[in-house]
Amino acid sequence: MHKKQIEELAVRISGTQSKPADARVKAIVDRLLVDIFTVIDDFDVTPEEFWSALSYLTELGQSNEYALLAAGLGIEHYFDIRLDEKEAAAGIETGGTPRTIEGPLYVGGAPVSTGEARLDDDPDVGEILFMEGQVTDTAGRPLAGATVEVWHANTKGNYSFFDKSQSPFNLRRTIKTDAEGRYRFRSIMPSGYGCPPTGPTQHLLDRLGRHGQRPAHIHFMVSADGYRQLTTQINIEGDAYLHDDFAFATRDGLIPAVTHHTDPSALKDRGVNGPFATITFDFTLPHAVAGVPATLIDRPRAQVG
Ligand code: MBD
Ligand code: FE
Repeated sequence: MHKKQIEELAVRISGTQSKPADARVKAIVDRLLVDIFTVIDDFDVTPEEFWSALSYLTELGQSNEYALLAAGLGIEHYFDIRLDEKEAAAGIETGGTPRTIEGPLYVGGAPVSTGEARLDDDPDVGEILFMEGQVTDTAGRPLAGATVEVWHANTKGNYSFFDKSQSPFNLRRTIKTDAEGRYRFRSIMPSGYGCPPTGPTQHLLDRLGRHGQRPAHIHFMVSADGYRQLTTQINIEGDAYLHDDFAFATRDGLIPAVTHHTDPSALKDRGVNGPFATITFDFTLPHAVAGVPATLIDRPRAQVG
């Protein structure tokens, strides 16, 4: 089919308007139609392929994996790059901690504490982890009372709430920074996440010749009044997938050193009876500026309590 015929058909379809439209939705859907027709034409997509794609999307929704696929196709990362660009164009202070994707597994309503928290409610076999740091502005001034939300997977790479075998908020907490802007927590070292092996996201990744693995990582949302909210993650160095993340979320500046401690006296000092790891990581927030797109994305999220 000629491009002109495709456009004529798309115009005819979009022209069947008899009442006021949402101009933005209409413009985007009209454009998508042309793009879909063009893809069908360029690749001579068969009706069988088309209807199987629709069934795929139905299954993707029924499995609640749309957001997982968006991460896996790099679309969520693409929005990060766009926001970085918009911030640079708006002259936002440089030197802030790099953002990276939220992913589909955040849950709101985690227990709140000040200064410190213990994240692991459930018994697990993981190495004990102590992580701490300071939240500051770009001049290094500590931000007391900042909010540090943290969530991560267990040693099987599974997240509480989505994995009903875990306690409701296992490995999820909200920590308010102390008077010096510091947070600290005890937890367990997470393992990397892998897409559900029989789910629709992994099925498509298989067809694309791709794996669906993430390196071990810990998610954060950091916010303080008057500063730009930060959504980010740290990655655990040494992980085989560190620079081969199926969700493209690893970024420079987000791979802190991990120190492993096995010395009996170190264990005694920490009051633990097994080896532990320590990570120090500071979060730096630029000042908020009016008129720049928000960093905290308004999207559907699980909220408990
Ligand atoms: C995760 O844990 C995650 O962080 C992302 C982005 C996608 C799937 C699982
Ligand atoms: Fe994750």
